[in-house]
Amino acid sequence: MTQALDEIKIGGMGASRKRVEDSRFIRGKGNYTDDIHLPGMLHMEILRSPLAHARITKIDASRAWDIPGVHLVLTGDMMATRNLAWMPTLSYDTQAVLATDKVRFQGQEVACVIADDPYIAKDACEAIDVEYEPLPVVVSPQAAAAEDAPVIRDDKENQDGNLIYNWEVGDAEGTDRAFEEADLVSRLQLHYPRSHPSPIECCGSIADFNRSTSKLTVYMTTQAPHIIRAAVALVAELPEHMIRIISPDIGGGFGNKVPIYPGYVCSILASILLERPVKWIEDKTGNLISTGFARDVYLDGELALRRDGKILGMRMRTLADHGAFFADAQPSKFKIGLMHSTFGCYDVPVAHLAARGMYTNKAPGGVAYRCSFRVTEAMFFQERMMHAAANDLGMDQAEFRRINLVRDEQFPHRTPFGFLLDSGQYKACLDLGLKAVGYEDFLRQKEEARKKGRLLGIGISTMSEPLGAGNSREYDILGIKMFDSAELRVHMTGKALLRTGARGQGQGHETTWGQIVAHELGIPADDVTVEEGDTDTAPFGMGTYASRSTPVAGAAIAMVCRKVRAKARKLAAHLLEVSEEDIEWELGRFYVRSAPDRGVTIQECAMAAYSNMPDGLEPGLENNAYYDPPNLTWPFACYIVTVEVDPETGVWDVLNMVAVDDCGVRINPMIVEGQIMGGLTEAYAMSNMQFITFDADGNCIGANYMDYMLPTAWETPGFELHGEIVTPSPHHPIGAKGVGECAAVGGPAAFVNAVMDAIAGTGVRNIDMPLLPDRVWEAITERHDVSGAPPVRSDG
Ligand code: MCN
Ligand code: CUM
Repeated sequence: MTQALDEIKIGGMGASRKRVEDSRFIRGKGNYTDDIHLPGMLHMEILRSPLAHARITKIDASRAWDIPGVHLVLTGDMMATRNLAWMPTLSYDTQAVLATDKVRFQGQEVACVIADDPYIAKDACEAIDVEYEPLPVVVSPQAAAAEDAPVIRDDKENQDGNLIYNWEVGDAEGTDRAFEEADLVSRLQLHYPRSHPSPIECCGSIADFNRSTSKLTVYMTTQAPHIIRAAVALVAELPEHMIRIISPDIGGGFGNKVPIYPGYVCSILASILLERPVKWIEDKTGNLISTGFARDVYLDGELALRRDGKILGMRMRTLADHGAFFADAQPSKFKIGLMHSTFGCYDVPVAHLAARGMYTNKAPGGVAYRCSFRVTEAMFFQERMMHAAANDLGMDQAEFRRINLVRDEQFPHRTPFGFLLDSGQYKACLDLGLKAVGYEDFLRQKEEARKKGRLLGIGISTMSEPLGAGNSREYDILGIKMFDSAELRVHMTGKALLRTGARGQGQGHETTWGQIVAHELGIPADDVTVEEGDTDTAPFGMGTYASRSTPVAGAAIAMVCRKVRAKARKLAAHLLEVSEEDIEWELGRFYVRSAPDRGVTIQECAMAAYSNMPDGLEPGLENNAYYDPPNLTWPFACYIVTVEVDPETGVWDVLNMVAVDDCGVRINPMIVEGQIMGGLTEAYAMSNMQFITFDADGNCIGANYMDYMLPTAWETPGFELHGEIVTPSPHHPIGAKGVGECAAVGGPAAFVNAVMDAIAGTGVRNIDMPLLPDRVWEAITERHDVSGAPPVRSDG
């Protein structure tokens, strides 16, 4: 007789299983793009524009061609002969691969050199003579909207200004009525600054075109290999089955590795022309100056309030700076991503959002950096607005939220913008957070400290985030529907191979996906190999971003396991010589209902699938599943921070931070906590120290790790995490909700609100992030709001 298995012991759901991938990562045995060396491989470097806006009058590459070891110099004109000077973006725009007519941002790709080694290639880049005729530069969307602003995208027909879109959603008239009925209107304006995901590993690719087989293999740092394969097939007009995209280990993505970059395209063309492998590895400055900028949006909104604290309506306007090319990935239908998920967790009867997007002379921006398509900006504004509104009402911060949070019995709750929030225990999370931080006690301490001239403050941020795009009715990228997939092969001895269409970049998929298999089939997680990222082997999927892997690919894994279990049941019936209807399942084992002692393990069924199958049953034990989720998942989080601000210097220290995350059922609690700590660290960095901006000439200021600080364990405060509250997703097969981005999304407002609370009484409504000491000091001493909007003051 076999025993029922202990799920935790086999590494199933809820086990804090150690990350299996770390065994190679911490030994330096990872296999990143730059670790790959192919025979005969050449190296590519990119020449970038020093100017933000200029006409190119001449490019002379003859000196570069003459350097020994140089194999190819690519310029925009050469790309144009192959129709590759421009490429489509993931937002239905076009982007220059190599500039032909103009450069439109500092750091734009102008030419590439392919040489025997990267040093020769770099030297040869410097030997290319480019003549520029400078043009007026635009570094803010307000300036871009001015009547006399230079037209940045004069390459586009019918583009007579710099407007990209003018989009609105919600009920404008109903919202106007709500404001007429309000006792009080609270207003806030702020800028969510440009930020950069800056993963430790920069972007890169190795293209390997083999003329004899006509096969193009590209190793590259992409979070979405199948989308890249589709794009290469459509743009380069190569047959899809002759393209193989491999995402090897990725050293952090954070959204930086979703878009398609010119470097990828140039390495591919170079390999086709030279018939040799061509490697491009971006340097840190190149990464920080030209790829994957996020945010950079001006947010302006109002809340219509009743005297007792009830929100009657919400109005919001956004003005986004997308840089020179509208290149971020987002669902086709929504021009500013899921910005309209703002205020979702509050019971707001009516709302309206108007969004405008502009071209400027900056690198393409607006990618989702650890944020499900602009949700970070949405939730930041929401929680900063909530903070300001509670103060305007003279109400307690926690009480104001408690009055307005969606109540448990209101689920499913439809927001005024049409999202369906399906589950949650918002108040319970808030109350747990308040208890953990010692709310009442801290308020008393704060008053005491005030009397002695010390500035203590507390900041709350509560939010529910839409994670897991999509459902295919509403979510697609360039028309490709946002579902995902899994394929499971159980070998003869009961070991298994699992592949998905996701592509992790450090999130621990190799660990957690095995846990889902253990949960569904009773095959120990250690017996499951997980593979992602190779389009020749993985089933088609949309990749990993928007914390969609658990909600979508994770669901597909559960579903494929259930298909495999259904077949195993037939094998069990055959082995036990009973009919299928008489069979019961418990973790890892089928048994006869009337005689529970008679059973067979999943491993015995696997053996039978190859050695003893019944007549008429196909051999083998494998299957696949494509999963199209009925809805997004809606995790909830409550973050509370306490700080002390030094009034003499503006320096602020975190005293305590409490995080309550309800992400549904946790597959691996330790990995979930790691995700939350990482997100809170990024939130702290964005709010406290990370500064990357532009001067009036469009020079990128701060594209280095002195100005754009990455906090280490030394700078990062401690966090107290709570995962006691679990509201399973009602539609996800294992009840899990996404979590990978929550803390980076909800965290920043908690820090800023805490500092604003500490300086309450100065009349200051807002200081833009990052809350650098000089900004906080200026707010305290000058008693006015401090904007961080570019261009930065050029006083030196
Ligand atoms: N998980 C779990 N239980 C849940 C939810 C998630 O155990 N209820 C686990 C998952 O199995 C997975 C991890 O937590 O191992 C994150 O899962 P999920 O929320 O599904 O997010 P994704 O796997 O889709 O990861 C994407 C998300 C995004 S969009 C960014 S940006 C980000 C983030 O993950 N980039 C990261 N976290 C990152 N962490 C690392 N180390 N590196 C990055 O680049
Ligand atoms: Cu939203 S950054 Mo992540 O989606 O790769």
